[in-house]
Amino acid sequence: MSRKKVQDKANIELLKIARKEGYETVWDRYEAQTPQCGFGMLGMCCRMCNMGPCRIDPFGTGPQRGACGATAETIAARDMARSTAAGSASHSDHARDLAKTFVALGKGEAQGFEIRDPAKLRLICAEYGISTEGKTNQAIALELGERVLKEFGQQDGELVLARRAPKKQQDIWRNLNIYPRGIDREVVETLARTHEGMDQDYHNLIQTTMRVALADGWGGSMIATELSDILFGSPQPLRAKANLGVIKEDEVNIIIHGHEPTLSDVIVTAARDPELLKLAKEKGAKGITVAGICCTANENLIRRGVPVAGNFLQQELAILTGAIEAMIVDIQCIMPGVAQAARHFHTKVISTSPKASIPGVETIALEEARAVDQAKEIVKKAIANFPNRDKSKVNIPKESMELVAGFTAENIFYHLGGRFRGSYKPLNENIANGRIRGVAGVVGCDNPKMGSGSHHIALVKELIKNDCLVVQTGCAAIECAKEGLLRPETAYEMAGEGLQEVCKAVGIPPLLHMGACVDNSRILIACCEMVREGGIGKGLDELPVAGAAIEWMAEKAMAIGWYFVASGALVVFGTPLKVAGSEAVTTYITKDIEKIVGGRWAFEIDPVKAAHIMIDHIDSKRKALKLAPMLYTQPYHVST
Ligand code: NFS
Repeated sequence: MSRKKVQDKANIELLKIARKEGYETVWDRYEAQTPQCGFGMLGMCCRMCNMGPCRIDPFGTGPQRGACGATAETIAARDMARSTAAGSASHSDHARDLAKTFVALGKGEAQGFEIRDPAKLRLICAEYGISTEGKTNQAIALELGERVLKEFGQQDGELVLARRAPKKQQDIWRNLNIYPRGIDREVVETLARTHEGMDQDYHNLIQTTMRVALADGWGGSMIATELSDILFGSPQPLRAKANLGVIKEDEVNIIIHGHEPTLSDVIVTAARDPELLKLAKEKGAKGITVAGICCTANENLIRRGVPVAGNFLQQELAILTGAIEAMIVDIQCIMPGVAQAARHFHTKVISTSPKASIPGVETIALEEARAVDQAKEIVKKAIANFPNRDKSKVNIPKESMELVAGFTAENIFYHLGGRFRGSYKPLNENIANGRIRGVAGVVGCDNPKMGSGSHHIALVKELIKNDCLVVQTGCAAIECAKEGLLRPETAYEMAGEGLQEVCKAVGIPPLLHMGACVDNSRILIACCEMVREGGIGKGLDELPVAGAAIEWMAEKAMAIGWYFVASGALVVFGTPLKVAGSEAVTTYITKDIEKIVGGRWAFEIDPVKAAHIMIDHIDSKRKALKLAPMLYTQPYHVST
C-alpha cells in the first residue's frame, strides 16, 4: 500500500480521517490502478493511430512491431517526444499569458498590476534590444510584452535568452541543429514529427525532444520567471511557514492553487483589504488566511511570504481539513479529485482559467482589466461561505514549519559574496578548494508511488551530508520545507563540515529554495554565472553539478529533465522515463548521449543510491577539472 509509505504526520492524520469517513484520495485511486499496465510502464504501447493500439512484447515472444511496422525504439522515442512537447507547451503557455498581461498593462488595461522591478524590466529589455531611454515603465512593458510574444511564433533564428548559455553549449546546439528557434514552432514540429508515418529514427526523435525541451528551459520557463519578477517583484530571502497547520481554525481560509501568480497575487492583496477583513469579522471570522498549494504557492511564497499549505499530494488533504472556504485554482497540477473531495465539504472550488475547466466548478476567468474586482468578488465568496463551515468536520493538523525561501540567481551573488562582494567568486572558490563538493538541484513533483515526498528528504539529507549545496524548486522544495530543512540551522544539524562552514559564514541554509518549477530557469542562469566567473569549467557540462526529480510525475518534469540533459547536466529520475522496453533508447539516453550534449539520464528509485549517483558524477567533474581534494573528507564525508 502506497499509503503506508506516507511519512508526513499531517498527511497521516488526515488520511486516517479519510479512511474512517470514506473520503477517496489520490493514494486510494493509485492503489486501485495497481498493478499498472506493464506495456505502458515500459513505453511499449502505441496509440498514435487507429490501426492500434499496438504493443510490443518486451519478452520477445509476442509481436515486435506495431501494425505499421513501428519498432520498440520508434514507439518509445515518439511517445517521449510528445510528452516532452506537452510539458514544454505547459510552461510556455504560462509565459505567453504573462506576456499578454504585460501588453494589457502597457495599454492601461490591467487593473491592480504594476511594474514592481523596473530595474529588471530595463535589463531584460536590453537583452531583447529594446531601447528604454525616456520611456515610461508602462510603455516599455507594452514593447517587451509584444516582443516576447513574437518569440512564440518565430519561425527561424534563435531564442534571445538562450544566448545566456555558455558558448560551448550554444555551439553544441547549433552543430546538432537543436538550438530552439521559436517556442510554438518547436512544439508544433514535435507533434508533426511524431504523427503516424513520420519520424521513425529514435536518434532523430530524441533530437526534436531536446530542441522542444530547450525551447522551454531557455524560452518559455525563463521568460515566465523573468516576466514574473518584473511584474510581481524579484524575490528576496524571507521567512515563512509550510504545511497544513498554516490553515487557521478561526479565520476564513482561501487556498490558491496551480501555477500562475497573476490573479493569485491580486487575491493576496484583496485578502488584506480592511473592508473585506471587516466583512470577515462580521461573519464571525477573526481574519482571512490565504495559503498556497503547488507552484502558485511557491510564486507567492518567494515574493510575498504567503504561507504554503502543501504540495501536489496535499491538495485534496487541504480540503479534508474541513476549514477551507474557497480553493482558487488556475492552471496545471489540479487533480480532478479536488472537486470530488470538495463535495463532502462546504469548500467552494473556483477555476480562474478557461483552459482548466472542471465539471461542476464555477469559472471566474481572469480578465486583467477587472482583476482587482474579480479578486474581491472571490474573497467575498469565501467570506460568505464561512458560516457554512461544519465545525464537527474540522480537522486541521498542527504541523507547520519555519522556512527561508526566495533565493535567485541574482541574489545568491550577494549571499554568497557578502553584501559588498556581489560575485560568484566565493561559490566557485569554495567548490575549488573542496569545502563545497558541488551544486545539486533537487526539484519536481511528489508522487504517490513513493509515499508523499519522503524520497526528496532522504535524497537531500545525503547530499548535504556530503557537502553538496542543494538548490530547489517546486513541490520538492515544499516537501523539504515541511521537514524543516530550509532553516539555516539545518547546516549545523546535518551538513558536512565544509558546507557547514560556508553556510555559517554566509548565513544561508544548505538548501536554497529558488521558487516554482518555471524557476528551474534560475538554476540554469546560476550555472551560467558559475561558468562566467571562471575556474570550474568552460561549459555547463564541465561544472560539478547534478540534478534530480526523484518523484517526478508530470510531463513538465520530462521537459525540465530534458532541457537540463541537453544543457549538459546529469539528471536522475526515480522511476524511469517510459522507454525501458527499448534497450537501444535506454542506452542512448543514459550513456551515449553524454558524448553528444554532455548531459545524460540516470534512473534510481532508492534516494540514497540516487544521491551517490549525483555525488559520483560531481566527483568525476571535480577530477576532470583537477580541483583540490575535499577539504575535510575524501572521498565522501559519510560513506553509506
Ligand atoms: Ni512542477 Fe509545480 Fe509540483 Fe510537479 Fe506540479 S506543482 S510545475 S509539476 S507537482 S513540482
